[in-house]
Amino acid sequence: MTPAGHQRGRFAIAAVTTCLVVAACSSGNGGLESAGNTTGSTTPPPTTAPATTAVPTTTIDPTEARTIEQVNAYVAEAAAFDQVGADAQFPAGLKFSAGGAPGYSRYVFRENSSGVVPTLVEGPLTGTVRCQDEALPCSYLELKALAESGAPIPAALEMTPDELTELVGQLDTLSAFAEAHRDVNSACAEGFVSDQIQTPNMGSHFYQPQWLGDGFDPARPEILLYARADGQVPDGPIGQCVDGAWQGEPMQLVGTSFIIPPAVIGNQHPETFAGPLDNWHIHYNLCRGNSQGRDTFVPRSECEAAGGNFSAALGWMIHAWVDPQHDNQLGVFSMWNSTIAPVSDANTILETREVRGSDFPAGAQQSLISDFLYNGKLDVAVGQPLFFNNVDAVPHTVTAGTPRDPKLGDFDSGLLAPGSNFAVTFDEPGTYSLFCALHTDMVATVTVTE
Ligand SMILES: [Cu+2]
Repeated sequence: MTPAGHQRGRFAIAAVTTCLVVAACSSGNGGLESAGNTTGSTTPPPTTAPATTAVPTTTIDPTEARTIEQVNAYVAEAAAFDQVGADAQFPAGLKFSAGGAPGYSRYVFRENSSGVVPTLVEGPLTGTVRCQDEALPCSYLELKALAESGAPIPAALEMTPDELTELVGQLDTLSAFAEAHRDVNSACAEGFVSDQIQTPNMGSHFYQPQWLGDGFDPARPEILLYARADGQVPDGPIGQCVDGAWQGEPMQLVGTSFIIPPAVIGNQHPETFAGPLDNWHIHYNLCRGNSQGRDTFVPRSECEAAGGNFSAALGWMIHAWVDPQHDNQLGVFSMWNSTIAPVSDANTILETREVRGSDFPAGAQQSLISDFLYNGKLDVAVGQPLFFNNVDAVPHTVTAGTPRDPKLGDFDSGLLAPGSNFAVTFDEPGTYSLFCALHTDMVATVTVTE
């Protein structure tokens, strides 16, 4: 890194802290005051989770749940966090701006008509090994080949040989289950219920209602994933199981998922698959099954008015891509699978998944601060805002200069709490160094062109 090598003349930087979402304004100047002085904060953590108690309070018998309405209602009841559980997923006193990327950042906050709400939390507070690098052996078949070869495990996977062996055994068990259900009719015959929604790069979830709430077993995933066999992404409901047989367009198996209510597995990140790669997630403020057959993130009243099923908090969930015909280069536990329609290059999915708020000016560039990295392209034009979203579980800063040569007078976000944004605009071309004052191995260089 050559921080000063290409700088032209003296700095001329306009630093702008942004905080334009009224309900979620995180800081007027220099970051989140409460992050440095949490005792001063009285803001409750953000959640709209209802006060439910535990799975047994459900009013729906899973053995009788045969329609998607029944299954959705049961899943929502069974998986809704109680207030304490929901709060545990967010740092105290959190105020946030829209931002994040599902599948790539710990937090995702979205803007709807009620303001900015949390919609996704992924992975443990301590960070996760996402293994979404095509150059690493992150897919099911690659992990299996690695285990069988006995070759050294790349350090980035942070796994011992024993963990890898155990994980591959679990995935083999799961893959055998998937193989036995390649025909969608076999899933229908065994009582799986289609949610009738096909999510791009993911597929449609078919739930086994009788297995909801019985704990983790790689031989019994609660969810099978199918997608249209013709490769189309349907715009609307896809069909359903009727009397144990599929009625709809031909479907192909694409993967498996798990959903385990916190009442069964606890509010903390589940310890289930061996090793650190399993990145479980929780949905918040999710509206499923509306008349358009799409997931949306509208408030409960709007969701129910549109005929959808609203979940205040829905988790824990994880995908496991164990179908060899859809081996996932983004990783066996990734949110997305680029081999499922619309088929794309694995590395382009992130760009389509980034969440931006109304406070993002047209043409603004976004960098997600995730897993202790400044991610994304840090290339902007003169005058083009560069937004930093902190979607990690801990505060960071965006500070000009380097740890050895800080230039706080040029720009400094101050403490940037999880969910907060910071924007900077550069007035002159050149390369500009920045770093995190809290984690001095976090450094990056912004390239500014005319
Ligand atoms: Cu940091």
